[in-house]
Amino acid sequence: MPSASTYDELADRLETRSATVGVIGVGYIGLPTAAILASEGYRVIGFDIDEKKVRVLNSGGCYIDEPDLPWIVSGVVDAGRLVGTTDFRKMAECDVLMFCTQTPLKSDGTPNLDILFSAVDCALEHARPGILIICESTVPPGTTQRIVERFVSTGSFQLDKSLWAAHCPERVLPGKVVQELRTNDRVIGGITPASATLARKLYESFLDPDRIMETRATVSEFAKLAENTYRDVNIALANEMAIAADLLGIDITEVIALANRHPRVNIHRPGVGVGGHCLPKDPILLSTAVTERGGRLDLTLKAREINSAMPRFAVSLLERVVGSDGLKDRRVLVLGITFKEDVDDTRNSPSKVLIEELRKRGAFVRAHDPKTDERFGADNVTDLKSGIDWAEAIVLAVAHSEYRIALPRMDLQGKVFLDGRNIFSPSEISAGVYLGIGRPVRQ
Ligand code: SAJ
Repeated sequence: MPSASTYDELADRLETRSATVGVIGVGYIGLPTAAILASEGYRVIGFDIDEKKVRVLNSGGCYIDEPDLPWIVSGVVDAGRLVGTTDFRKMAECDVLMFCTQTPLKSDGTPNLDILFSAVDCALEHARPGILIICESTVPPGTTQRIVERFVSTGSFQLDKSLWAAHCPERVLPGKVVQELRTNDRVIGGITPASATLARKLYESFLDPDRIMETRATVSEFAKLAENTYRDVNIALANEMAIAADLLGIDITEVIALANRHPRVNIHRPGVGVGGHCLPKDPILLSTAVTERGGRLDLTLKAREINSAMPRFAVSLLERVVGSDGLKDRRVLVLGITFKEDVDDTRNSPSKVLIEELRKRGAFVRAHDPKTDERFGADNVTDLKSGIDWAEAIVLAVAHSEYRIALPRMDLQGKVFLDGRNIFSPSEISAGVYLGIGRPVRQ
């Protein structure tokens, strides 16, 4: 067992950046975090079960499409400060273990913490006493405490003597991960005050100390869920307003622009749906935790329902203008497959439902996306112009920069164009029919 000075030694290693940090799960959050910590001088080991990822990482390559990340990764790998491995025995070398694994939903819609807890099981087997564990994954309140109990139940770890633990939720916007990692305020939820103090030392290596807020782990776990639930509910409100504007024959973009000039109003943007690994899932993590305690989050669940119905609403808009035979045998091009603009991530993308609904109605569906090869069952289009020449109707599902630049310059005469993100003013697009989400039809 470590001596009583373990806390001081660990604190010293964190301050002098001589600590070895293990990042478990080198994905969308783990890789940028590992790279930043390595660039700040720590020795970082990235653990993953995916051998291919580890191979690419160790060759200095970057498999995540984020501005600035490739050169940071190649620099720290070249310098020998970041190595990837599938060998979990190396956890014994780590002073800090950070869990950066996904917490998705199961197919029945309930939270799936299996990936996180199998990483915890690996750590239980290989980690040595005298460590700081940090959970960056988004989890139901109480999960970090459960992780700690597992460690303590082995008999080898004692809280505040040979084990410190904190929940420090990641808080970065895909597409701006590197920038936001260094500039966003961060919440550190300590299992004990000493745990929070140790975790702060690690985060202060790349963050201004004033940006770090300390609290208890259950509070930080809830705060993370509240952030994304707020955004999901706000977008649902925007979508509901768009449906209202559609019925009233008013342009929702004008309404929101005017309403948002009020100093305390910030309505988000309506669109063909809400995707990604966070907004469709985090409200469910929160709602499930409440249901388990006999409560119910009506507004949160209703917001999920409204946002999930948006791809079908978009299809109904098309159906309205294509005539009495509906979408059967119509040639529809879907632009954008990823869950949002300028990222390569397709998790929970609304385009999947959109394509399925179009195909159910008998349409011929082709899809284009400069960021991913996924097509969700639609036929692939690699050349934007030839895809547009082929199509009778075009649905802009994702506002990639390429589309923002190219579409206003293209000839869309005689075609139906559905601007699923309301990014263009109707006059910018040469289509025969312009549709938006909650905007009057322009013929
Ligand atoms: N969307 C809209 N309307 C909007 C904004 C977004 O329909 O006004 C759609 C997007 O197209 C996308 C989805 O919502 O399909 C989610 O996009 P997003 O940009 O809102 O969120 P994410 O998932 O990329 O990132 C969020 C962020 N959370 C908040 O801003 C509160 C990010 O800071 C978190 O770190 C991330 O979730 C996470 O990992 O939890």
